[in-house]
Amino acid sequence: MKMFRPLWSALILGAFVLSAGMPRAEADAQHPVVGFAQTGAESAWRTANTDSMKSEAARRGIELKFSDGQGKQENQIRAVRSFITQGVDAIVIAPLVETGWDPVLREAKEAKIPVIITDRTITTSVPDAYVCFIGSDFATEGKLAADWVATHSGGKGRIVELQGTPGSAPANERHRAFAAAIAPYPGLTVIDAQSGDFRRAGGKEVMEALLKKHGHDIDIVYAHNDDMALGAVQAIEEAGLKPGKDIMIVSIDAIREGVQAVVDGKINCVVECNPLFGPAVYDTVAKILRGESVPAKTFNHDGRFDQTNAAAVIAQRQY
Ligand code: GZL
Repeated sequence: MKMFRPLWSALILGAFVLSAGMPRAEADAQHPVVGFAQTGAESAWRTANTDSMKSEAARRGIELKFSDGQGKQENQIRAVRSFITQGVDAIVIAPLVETGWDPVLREAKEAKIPVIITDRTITTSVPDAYVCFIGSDFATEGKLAADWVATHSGGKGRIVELQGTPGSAPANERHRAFAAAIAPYPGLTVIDAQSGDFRRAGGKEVMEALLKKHGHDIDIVYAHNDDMALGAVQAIEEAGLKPGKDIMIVSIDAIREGVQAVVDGKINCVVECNPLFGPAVYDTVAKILRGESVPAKTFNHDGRFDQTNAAAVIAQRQY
């Protein structure tokens, strides 16, 4: 037995440490408990984003506590407070609007729970309020849409803008970047803009109102997302006009139905805004929980589709 003494003592010591209770078990970086506060279910893009977060969590064996904000920031804030109380390992927020997050981010910071902001950016005065942002670059999207319009309109046209949720980063940045990119073309003017709240019904209602107000003086529709653009297509057809021909339509998201509308000639161009970042989010959570550094901002790669390339990609569209 003599020769086994070191081994036995090591085993006994090990058993003692375990039985005495390890310090609060470090979160299992590969299988954390994650709280996700989603904006709501306003669009096909959002559905795809939720599916990506849920299906990837299930595939990795991650416990995902999911909250549907139903389009209200107060619901999201309530969900984050609940995640803090439950002591999740990480919190992910897709913030409905840019502001109003300081108090709850301060509480998460005090609870030492890392926060990742996905999809939409926020402004906050809380230092180090969140670890990083993962999503798309809305300013680039707005510029890509504007550049396509400028090129294919000969720099002339009366534009109506179907805007996203007021106060949201995508609505703010897609508006600002589009306006800046058409500024060098005095022949391109935005004659009217209204919010359809990123919803298909909203896009239809707004387009009906704009057609009533401006009649045939509308040359171009710039929609902040495909759902509103598809609603506008319906309104234009019901007004007896040909979408994509009588009125040029440019939109953002590149959901499958939006790309199909490009193939069908009803929408002229869609700029991609990829929602499938569940894998990137959970890879980032794992790195954070392992104490590794992560980039402050990670932008998805976004393409642009029109009649020259939409048919070639439609079969591969994943959302
Ligand atoms: C963009 C996302 C926007 C989409 C809309 O990242 O926040 O919200 O463009 C969605 O379709 O409703």
